[in-house]
Amino acid sequence: MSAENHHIVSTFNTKLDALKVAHEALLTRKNEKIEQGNGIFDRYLYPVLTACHTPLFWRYDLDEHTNPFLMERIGINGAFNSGAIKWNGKYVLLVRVEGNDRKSFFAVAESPNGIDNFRFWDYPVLLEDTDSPETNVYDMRLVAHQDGWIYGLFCAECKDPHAEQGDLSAATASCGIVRTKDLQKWERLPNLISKSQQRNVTLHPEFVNGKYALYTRPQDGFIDTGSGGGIGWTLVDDITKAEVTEEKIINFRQYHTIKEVKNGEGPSPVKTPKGWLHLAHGVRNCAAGLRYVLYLYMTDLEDPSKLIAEPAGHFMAPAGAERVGDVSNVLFSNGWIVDENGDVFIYYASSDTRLHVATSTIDQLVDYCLNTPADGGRSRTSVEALIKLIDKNKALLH
Ligand code: M1P
Repeated sequence: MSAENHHIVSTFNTKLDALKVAHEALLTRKNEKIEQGNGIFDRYLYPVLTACHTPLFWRYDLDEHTNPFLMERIGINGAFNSGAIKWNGKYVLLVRVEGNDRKSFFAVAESPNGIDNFRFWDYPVLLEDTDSPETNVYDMRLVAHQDGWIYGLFCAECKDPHAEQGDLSAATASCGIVRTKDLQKWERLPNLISKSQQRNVTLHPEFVNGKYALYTRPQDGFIDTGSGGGIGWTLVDDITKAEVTEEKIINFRQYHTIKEVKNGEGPSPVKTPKGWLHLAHGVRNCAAGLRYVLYLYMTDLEDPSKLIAEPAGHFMAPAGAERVGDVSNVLFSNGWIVDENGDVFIYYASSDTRLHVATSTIDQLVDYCLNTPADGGRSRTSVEALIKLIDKNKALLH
């Protein structure tokens, strides 16, 4: 080996060793609860997953002969909006990973405790194609259904064939469906047939009147809600030929609220003794652009399409460093895990860039839903709710 080649190889090995040490330190970093929460949930100091958590062997060609400069060959741009499930005692996330090429794909990461030490499995998920292959896939909701399968419902997006010439942004969005028994082999089912665009679709975990029940989000386009009034509900006989025939709105968009422009169901709802607990996102527009926040609502145990409680405003909004990223001012969640003791792990992404965890309990979240004043629709009704609380507290203080 020439002196020059020897220098390159030793530099390569030194750089690679440093990369490995830094990567392992990131993956094994202990997460810390941020104290002084609001009594509803707790945030954590570090994101649970970022682009830098993806394996080095996804990003680098580790052969010094073909990659003497140890360059990243395939850049990863973000790791965010993830489905979630407790699986074989592990906290398992089905993560939306986005490459520098702006294509999203799915990859599994798991942790022993749900708050740190997440590690990606070696290979990302290679989805089967349908008859009309999509360009991009994202935001999979994972749900263990009563029928014994684990379903994954995600957004499958294509260039809009009816877009005006020169418009290279308009897309059509459908709900893709896969199912698995082991999170390794994924059976692709036909996409949900629907007259409108569908993002943010998820499956109710139980049969309703012997049918599969889907939470939908009918819209005409990404911004153009058209006839779509909010989060929809539809019943389907056969999930292998799913079609939206009748759809009703169960959670409406509303003027001058956090969900004025659009909203969407997050993960599938959780059954509690007092009703189904739902996590959703709401979007409003302002001078700074679209602002995405998370909110909670509850529906009836017997009829999951019937709203029984909805606290006013957001449950979580972008805070601090969460406010900045690829698509700033966004919190989004499509995954949560409930432990047998009632502990809840909410996996939420900030600004379409990284993934965080917040923890709470079923008791806290149900209390929040049932005892927080609802939105009265006007400044005056908000002040009335405030005065009611002040009066109550003043009586206690004197
Ligand atoms: O960029 C913010 C979010 O935008 C979309 O959500 P919605 O369809 O409700 O507007 C999704 O593409 C989501 O992935 C993204 O986080």
